[in-house]
Amino acid sequence: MKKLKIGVICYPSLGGSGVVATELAIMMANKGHEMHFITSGMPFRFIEEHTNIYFHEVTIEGYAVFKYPPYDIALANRIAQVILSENLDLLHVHYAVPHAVSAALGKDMANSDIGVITTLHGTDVTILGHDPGLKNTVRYGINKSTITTAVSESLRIETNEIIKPDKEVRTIYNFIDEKKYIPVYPGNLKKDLGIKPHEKVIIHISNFRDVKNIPDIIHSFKEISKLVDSKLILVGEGEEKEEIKRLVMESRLQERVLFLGKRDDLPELLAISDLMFHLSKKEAFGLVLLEALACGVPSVATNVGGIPEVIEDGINGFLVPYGDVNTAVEKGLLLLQDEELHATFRKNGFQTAKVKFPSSKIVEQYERLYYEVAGEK
Ligand code: GMT
Repeated sequence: MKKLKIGVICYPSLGGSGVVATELAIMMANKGHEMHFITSGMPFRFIEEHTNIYFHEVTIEGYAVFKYPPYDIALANRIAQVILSENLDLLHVHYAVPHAVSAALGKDMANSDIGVITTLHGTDVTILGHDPGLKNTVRYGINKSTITTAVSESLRIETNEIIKPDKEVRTIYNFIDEKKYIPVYPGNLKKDLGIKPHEKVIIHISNFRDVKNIPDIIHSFKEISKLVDSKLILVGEGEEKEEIKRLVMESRLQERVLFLGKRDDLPELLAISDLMFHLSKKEAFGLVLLEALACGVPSVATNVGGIPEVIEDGINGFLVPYGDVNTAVEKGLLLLQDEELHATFRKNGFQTAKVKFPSSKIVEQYERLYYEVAGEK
């Protein structure tokens, strides 16, 4: 079958959508397809030189008349250029706003009938979809796409309810690189971070947005640390970080809560962790929960969005209602204090990652979609 030339549009910054877009591109490139990133920056640190991966930078001049430089239009312009210069077969855009809209415009500028796949990752629907100023834009982006996918069943259903697009939305789950996310030997990491050998480690990984509800993690940890010798490690950067630091100080937990910033060694950090806490208000999938399962770390997570499709309550983790700190504490203590239960959840977690989210199956689903949209059989 003919190998395809695919334009990829994503946010190249920290976040699960960028990770999924990048991993998918690498796996497609390994299958012989040509992947052309059209973005404002090189996506992620871990794209090494690959003969089938290309990068087309979107640049924009800051003219005095622009209060806000029109990035979305510059992106559309670059998409049009690349469709023509590279003779692309299709576009795969991550996020309806603004990327699907820029893709529709770029396609029009190039006078092309190229197919567009839009993958919804969550916040474009669950947050922007509620904003009257953007709801029509989300719907427009989806309706202009040839095919739209959502990263969980919950997001697919919510998209239909909130956005009411004209077209069907299909679910394709997220996946991870199983070669990277395995139980690894962490060397001296625990000691280097100043954590004593007997201390339990709770981990949270996110981009520190309000939606991640980190204050509830701090409140839960405060109670847990009264009963179990433990440390909380917070991995990531984001707008809420200073606020969280203040809360940690107020709670007199500064000796027990470590802010590690952005890190590349997630498998090692997961290897020293006993439990993940993820108490988001909204979450379309929760890629870090899958990364944790694959590394043998059970989670206490909120029963919202797509999380119950990753974390099975009482099987590979515990689900708690959003805002219910008491239950989060109770379930966290159970997993930290009952070694047998922890071992069972760990084993079940490996199984979930392997059986429900195997990259080979999920990449195949995308590849079939690529051929469908490119009009190849
Ligand atoms: O959660 C974020 O703030 C980042 C955002 C992103 O762009 O990566 O995450 C969304 O996409 C991820 C990959 O599909 C999902 O795992 C996250 O659940 C989703 N975030 C939300 O729905 C809040």
